[in-house]
This record gives sequence, C-alpha cells and structure tokens, in this order.
Amino acid sequence: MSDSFDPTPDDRFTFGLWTVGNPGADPFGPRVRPSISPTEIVAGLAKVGAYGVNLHDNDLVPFGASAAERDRIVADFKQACEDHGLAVPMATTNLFSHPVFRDGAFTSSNPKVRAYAIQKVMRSIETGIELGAKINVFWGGREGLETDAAKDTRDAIKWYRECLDFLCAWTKDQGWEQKFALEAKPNEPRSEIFLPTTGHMLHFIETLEHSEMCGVNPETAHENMPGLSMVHAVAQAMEVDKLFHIDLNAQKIGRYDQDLRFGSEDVKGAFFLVRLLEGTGGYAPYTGPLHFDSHAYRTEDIDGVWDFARGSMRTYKILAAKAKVFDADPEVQQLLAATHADPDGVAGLMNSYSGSNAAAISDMAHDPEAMAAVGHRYERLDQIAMEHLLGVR
Ligand code: GLT
Ligand code: MN
Ligand code: MN
Repeated sequence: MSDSFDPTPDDRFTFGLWTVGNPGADPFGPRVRPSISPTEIVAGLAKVGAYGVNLHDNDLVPFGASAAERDRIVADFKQACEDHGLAVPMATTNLFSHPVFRDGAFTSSNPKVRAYAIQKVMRSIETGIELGAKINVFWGGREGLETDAAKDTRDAIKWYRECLDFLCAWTKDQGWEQKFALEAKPNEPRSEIFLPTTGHMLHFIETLEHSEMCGVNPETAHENMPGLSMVHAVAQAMEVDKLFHIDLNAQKIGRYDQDLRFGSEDVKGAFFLVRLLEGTGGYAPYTGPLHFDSHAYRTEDIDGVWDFARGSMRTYKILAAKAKVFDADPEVQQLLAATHADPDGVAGLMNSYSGSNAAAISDMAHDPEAMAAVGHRYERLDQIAMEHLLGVR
C-alpha cells in the first residue's frame, strides 16, 4: 500500500546509524538482532524514503582503527551515500562509551582526558566535513557525576565551556562553517548530568565565546523523562533561532530513556510539536533535518526495524497534515481570535518602553472582575484538536 504519507527525501527525515542499527541490547540482556553494516543501513534508509543518515565517529570507524583503515571505511561509506542519494547532515562524537570517559569528557577532572576529548572531536568534525555534514551534535552523556564530593560543578561548567570555546575557535580557524548543536539529558547513564535540560543549554550557550555557532538539539525523550514539555523546549529554542537540530522520539514520563518510535507515546504532545515545527500556527517553520533518535522495540527482527523507521516518518507526516487542517479549522481560528483580541490596542503599549506608554499603562482603568469572569473555551479548543487527531473531524 502506498499513500500520501509515504516519506520521500523532500521530507528531510534522517536516522542515525545507531538508531536503525540498534541491536536491541539492554542492561539486562544482550543483543537480539544481528549487526547491519553502515553501507547496508544506507541502502535500507534510501529504500524507505529517508533523506539522510547521521553518525557518531565510532558508529562508522571502530575505536583505535588505523589511519588507512579509517580512510577506506569513510570512502566506502561516502560512496554508498552517493550511490543511494543519501545526505549526511549531522555528525557527532562518541564521548561516552570508552572507559576513558567514565568521569566525563569535557568535564573530566583529568585535564589529559579533556584534551583527548577535544582531539577526538577534531577528528570527528573532519570526518563529518568529508561526508558533507554541516551540523555537529554534542551529547554529553558522561558529563556528570554520582557524588558532589567528586568536583565542584562550577569547575565542570567552566571546563565544558573551555572545550567548546576551543573547538569553535579551531573550527573557525580551519575556515569551516559548522554549527554545534548541544543536546541535554537529565540523567542516565550518570546519576546527574550537567546542563540537564534544553533550557539550561540555552543559557549556557549565551556564555560561550562563539555563541552564534552554537544552538540546541532537543530530544523528546530527554525533556519528557523528568516530565518537562518538549513543545516548550523547542519553542523557546526557536524563539531565539537556536533550534539547530532535533531528536524526535517518544517517551513515558519518569522512565529510563526509552527512545521509542516517534508519536508512539503522548500523541497530543507529538501533534503540537509537529504543528510548531511545521509553522502551521503562524510562525516560520523549522527547515533543518528531522532526525529520529530512536530504535525499534527489542521484540523486533530486522523487518520490524524497517517497520519502525517507516512508522516514525509516516506518523510525522500524518501529524503534519492534521496540524494544517487544525489551524485552518474556522472554529479554531474563531476561538483563538477571541482570546487574542485587542480591540483597544493595548498590546502596542507594552512592546516597547516609553514615558508615554508607561503613563498610559499607569493611568489605565481596569475592571479585573469583568476580565476574570470570561471563560477561555480551552476545553472546546482542545476537544477540537482531539477530534482532528482521532479522525472524526
Ligand atoms: C546516544 C544518546 C542520544 C544522542 C546520541 C548522539 S548518542 O544514543 O542516547 O540521545 O542523541 O550522541
Ligand atoms: Mn538524542
Ligand atoms: Mn534518548
């Protein structure tokens, strides 16, 4: 069966090698699926209609490979991407698997480990550039601690900043135009991870020397784990032009990082996220790659992995179509117009300060009881959203 929700490269969907390539191991049991080689993943992704593939340095080149081996592997992968028409929009560095990073990479108390982390990222950016990537994600999975006896968090944040400032400056020095997208997560694998939410990251970025190069890579699961709103994290990033990349997936609140198929939990949250990204509510849309950082259930074999990939993309497209219809719904428009109405032109008094605006606000006659008595009809509005989602409107 084929329909208008089948993905095409124009939809800008991407997957990481580590996502469709995830063999289904968890802390309580080993892998359940065989490895798929990077070039096989490229072929499979092209077949299901993806636009691109992303990677960590060590998803492609094994840790410790010789220079000659590395060159051969990267060249073969590049050829496979070209043969299958797949882009590589984003590259990232594994700064979390090797035991050398057990106490952090950029925030390790050992300066030699921090220098090694910088060097590893340099190599990874070079590989990304060779493959055409313009975005580098930084997920600091080991940047954290189990006990505050270990280090002063102010030192950790200072080291984190030094490493990023160094890497931004080095990248510019090479004459490369790259974007760095910082990804937050509250915990797992560390008990506490520094800069635990997108909001923390957005503030930290403003303290960096080359903050214009740096933005965020919010992930649904990472915002939802502690019960925060992915929609609000992404909106806050978009509002300051800092949404450089996105990790779409699904998560039940309060659990381990589930990385589930996009839209498979909290359908309403996914709907409002897609609506935001697509800009159907009025603002400019997000135009970067739509990356799925998720993996198939452990119950699945290889066929199930491709079902998972197709399902992720189809759900996004179905929700994008629903968002369009929702925002074009006359009753929605009417309800929103009513709550946003400004018949007396009051909004204009607050969008910039002046003595006369201050005087006008100071002198304004208000009737708080009358304002308080007005119902907002959000029950109706939300039910309309639900009925669109449930397919009866
Ligand atoms: C890892 C993590 C993800 C990050 C990836 C990028 S690696 O799978 O769980 O959230 O986005 O480093
Ligand atoms: Mn992620
Ligand atoms: Mn995750």
